[in-house]
Amino acid sequence: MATGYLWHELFGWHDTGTNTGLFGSNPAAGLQPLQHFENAETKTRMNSLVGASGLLEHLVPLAPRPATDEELQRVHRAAHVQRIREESALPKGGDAGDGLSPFGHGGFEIAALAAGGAIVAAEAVMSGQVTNAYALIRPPGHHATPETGMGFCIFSNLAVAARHLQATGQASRIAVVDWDVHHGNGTQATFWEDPEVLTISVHQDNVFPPDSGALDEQGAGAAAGTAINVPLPAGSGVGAYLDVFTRVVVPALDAFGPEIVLVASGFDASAADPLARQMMTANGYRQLTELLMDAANRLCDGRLMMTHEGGYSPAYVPFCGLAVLEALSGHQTGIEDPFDPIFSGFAGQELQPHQAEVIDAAAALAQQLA
Ligand code: 6DK
Ligand code: ZN
Repeated sequence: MATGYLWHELFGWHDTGTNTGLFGSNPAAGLQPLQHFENAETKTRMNSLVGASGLLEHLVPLAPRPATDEELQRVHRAAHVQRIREESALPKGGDAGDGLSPFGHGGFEIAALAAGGAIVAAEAVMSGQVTNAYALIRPPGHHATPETGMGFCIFSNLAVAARHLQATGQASRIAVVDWDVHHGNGTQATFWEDPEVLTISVHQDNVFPPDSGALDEQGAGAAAGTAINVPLPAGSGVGAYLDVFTRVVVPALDAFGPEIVLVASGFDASAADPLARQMMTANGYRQLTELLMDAANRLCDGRLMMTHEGGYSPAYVPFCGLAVLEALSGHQTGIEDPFDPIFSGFAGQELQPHQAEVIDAAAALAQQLA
């Protein structure tokens, strides 16, 4: 039993800019500029904590390689890949597609390295080199659709890895669990008509993309029922998340029977996040990881691979990531979450009736898979 860990310095160099006019940076109005929310710091600090904690010595280092055009185009239109390549060659770079998602000169190479990192981590799990793996990659991927980037995402990293496993005969039945606080619309769109890929997104109701990720989005054609959405109300805490994983995610995985579980791991449902209003804690993410590991052990020899997505608190993301990596590797560092006494004590961490109503409806969808 070994855990793979993938990071590359270039992921810290993906440049989302300052003075972008986004998210309250408005120099024209005389406001002090801010970094874009999706800046390197949350991820570089998580990587630093993994090193400083000593956990790195208990992980198997994996090195990314760039995804090829052929690999990217298993998910994305050639025109999207080509546009990113061309804008990336410009002195000031470009935007992934929605004006919220700038990238700097050379951004194509970093985005291709992130998608290739997801491929490398997935292959390490399928080959048995490691039991599970965490790809700390950047830019994120789960909003990128076949046609375009959006929501800070350029290429759909996890989807590219899933398609790669299918195309190379390494796996055919794949389950995706997305716990980023935003809807995993890009992953869902990629597999909308593929009955071999189950996508489950647990997100805060109607945050981003706008009007996306409702309960009634369930997949089409032969894949009807293989997309599950759990749009939790704002204010949901650890109790709601544990209930979702116990009553929706794990039963759906059991019914579907995947050969590998892929997780889109954003830490923006944490109590410290500036872009959403949920109350997850590092220990909460640890428990979700343990539930997924139990299911993966039962269903597919423990095969589990996580790609990093969002999470915008540089203070807290590292502790959430460390807790997940401790669970994946079975090795405890003894480093305590300094925020746990505050966040765990918030009233409303327990499951609330209005949250249970949404989870009941999603649990009924998971039942229909069986
Ligand atoms: N909302 C992500 O964390 C990215 O999922 C989240 C992107 C949030 C953007 C917030 C925002 C708008 C904008 C315009 C109109 C309505 C709402 F992909 C990840 F990084 F993982 O600007
Ligand atoms: Zn997010």
